[in-house]
Amino acid sequence: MLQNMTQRELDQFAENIINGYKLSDVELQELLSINEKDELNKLYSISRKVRDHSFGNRVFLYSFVYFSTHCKNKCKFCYYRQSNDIERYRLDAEEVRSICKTLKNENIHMVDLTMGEDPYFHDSPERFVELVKLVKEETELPIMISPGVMDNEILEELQKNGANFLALYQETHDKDLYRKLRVGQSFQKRMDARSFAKNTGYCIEDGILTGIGEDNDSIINSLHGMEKNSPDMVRVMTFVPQEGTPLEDTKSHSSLSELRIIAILRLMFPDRLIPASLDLEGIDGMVHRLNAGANVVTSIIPGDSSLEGVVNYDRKLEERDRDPKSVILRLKEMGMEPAEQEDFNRIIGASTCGA
Ligand code: SAM
Ligand code: MD0
Ligand code: SF4
Repeated sequence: MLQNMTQRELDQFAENIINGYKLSDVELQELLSINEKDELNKLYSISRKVRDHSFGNRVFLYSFVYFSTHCKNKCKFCYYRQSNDIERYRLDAEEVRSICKTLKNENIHMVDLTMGEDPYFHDSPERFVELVKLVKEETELPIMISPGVMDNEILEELQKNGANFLALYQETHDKDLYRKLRVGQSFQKRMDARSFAKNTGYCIEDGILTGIGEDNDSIINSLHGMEKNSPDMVRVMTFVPQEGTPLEDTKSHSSLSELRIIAILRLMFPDRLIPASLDLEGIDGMVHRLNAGANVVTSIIPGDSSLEGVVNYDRKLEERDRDPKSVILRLKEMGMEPAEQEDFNRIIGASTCGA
């Protein structure tokens, strides 16, 4: 559909999106079927234009703190699933405090506190509340929590103590596929937790996986599924087969589908946060994702850190380069730069950061 469009028509397409045009399912199908390089580049250029309209060349940066890799669940795709025989850690308060101190002077807009569904915290959620409180006191930054599904009362308590954003990815809005992936976990509970959080004033992030057995109809279903809760942030990540998991031997996919979906997400959610995760392909991968229309860099980890990622492309590499300085350097080479903290606070509605 973009193939024969002139530059004027492409510009007009972007304008229409900016002015509120909603893509039809037929158009979504066509966009999802684009494979040809020139046409993909046209798609990315429209999506960048739409992004730039809301965000200019300014990018938001999230620091990733995977503070416990213990988990009671058995998600088929995940390295940290309960039965995987791997080394795990759980940081104590002082270790978290020391990470916060290193974060302070970096150009970070939000701290993402992520864990597996670790019974140590899930059975005694006041421990997690304490951790959130500590991170808020130390950093005075907005806090994203990615703890899995927690009860409504706990979400409220966490919010009172400084949590601003809940990341809870459905992975797919196709219930059959969900059942196969998030084995033994309720589809509805996950949906409800996100929607409760949204209604109590959290910002929320939903996300899907690609390369995990979905077809274009299933992707469209998921895209509309994500629309329903009016998420503040939407993500897509390429499924990367993990050692020791049931999907270990699945064929791995390139990032093409992810990049195409990032661009489509930008057209469906023009003014929302869309991440370029460093967790999949590091800084080079970040560049492609930003060029496809993302406007947030996630999974930033201090240079000297031994924290894990989720996909963790650099698990076996000796050197990691997903620290704030390397990210900012590369952003500048791309003609982009970190946004102001006030811009981020305005977007997430946290006018008094630290309060
Ligand atoms: N335990 C919490 C949960 O599951 O909601 C928090 C962790 S959550 C942020 C981990 C996310 O990483 C999953 O929701 C999934 O989208 C993504 N992920 C996990 N394993 C992956 C893999 N092998 N490939 C791609 N994405 C993966
Ligand atoms: C990322 N490793 O952005 C993180 C993670 C959790 N909120 C996010 C999947 O790639
Ligand atoms: Fe646990 Fe989250 Fe991994 Fe599922 S995705 S196994 S809940 S850490």
